[in-house]
Amino acid sequence: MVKEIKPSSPMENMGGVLFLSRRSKMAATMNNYNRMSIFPKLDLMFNLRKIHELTCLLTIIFIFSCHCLADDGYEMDDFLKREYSLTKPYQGLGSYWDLMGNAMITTEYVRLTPDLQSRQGAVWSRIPCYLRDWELQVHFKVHGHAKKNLNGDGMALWYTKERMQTGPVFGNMNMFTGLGVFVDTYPNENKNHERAFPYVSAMVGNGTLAYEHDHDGQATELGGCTALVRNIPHDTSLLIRYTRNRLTIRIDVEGTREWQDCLDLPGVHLPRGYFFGASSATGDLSDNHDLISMKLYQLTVERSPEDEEEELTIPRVDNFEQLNKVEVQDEGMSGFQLFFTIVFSIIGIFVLGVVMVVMYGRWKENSRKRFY
Ligand SMILES: [Ca+2]
Repeated sequence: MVKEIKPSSPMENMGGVLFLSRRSKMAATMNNYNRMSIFPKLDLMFNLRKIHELTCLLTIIFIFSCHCLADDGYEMDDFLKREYSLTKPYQGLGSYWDLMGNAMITTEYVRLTPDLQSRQGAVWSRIPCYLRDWELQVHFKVHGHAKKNLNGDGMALWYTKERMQTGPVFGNMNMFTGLGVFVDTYPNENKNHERAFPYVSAMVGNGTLAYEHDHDGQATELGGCTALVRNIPHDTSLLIRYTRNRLTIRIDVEGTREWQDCLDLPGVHLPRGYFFGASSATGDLSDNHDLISMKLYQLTVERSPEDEEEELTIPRVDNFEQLNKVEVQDEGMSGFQLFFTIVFSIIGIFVLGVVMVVMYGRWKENSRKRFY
């Protein structure tokens, strides 16, 4: 059975008392007004002022009923955007989404790849998203017949400039422009025993930055967490929130119906007008990668003038170099570099030897001439 996770509403956990007390105060004020209206001896001017004030009061009550102020300073409309969402039974999917590769739809899920080798599949939103602040909730299932660490490769969620491309990054192109969130189920980097897989990580690409599949994208990741999502009996979900240039990823993989923090990073700058998508790929190892739903909520955020910035054209992350703990440059010479260094050294020594022999020959000849 599919669990419906409610939109992550920070206001669910806070403000209830404040909200109720405000409402009860307003209700009491309204009662006072009602009691006053019983008295018949009030002149018309007073009544008009009273009606005006009552209208203001009702407006305030209406606003408080619609919006709840969240603890981290933004209001959330809980406003599901249907054109960017993918929900069962996927009727009318063709209006808003395109399938590609081996992806297929049933009434229960969109299967990005089946549990078979060398498959790629994806689903892409057809309409670019111009929302400034949003939250994407993804309900998915990764399962297969293989034993642990003999399965792969995982799936990715996208908010990118490009769409409907194929390539080596979980079925999508490399050098992408925008955000990629990866649910990597296979550890390609054998040297690394620090992290347990499956591993969730995020990357912001600028069109030239490459995701290194053989190293599980560690050199370019913004952060992440272990998420044991595979072959488990309960539901698994992932939340990506982007608001006021802050990227937050939370997961619910333990069946507790509570979001666990995975990544929280300020200074992430993503242009508007990109496309949402999900993709997956299998290689020698495989799994079923099933997307059950993607729900996009618009977030309403209070912005100060400092938050307003010029329209971006290239995605970027503040202090990106400092985020990367993996020193790609310090790996020493590769075999290729070593080979050429030795070859050029030998040629250099040979040329030097020839020059010295020639010079010695001339010197010897000159000194012989001097004797005669
Ligand atoms: Ca991997």
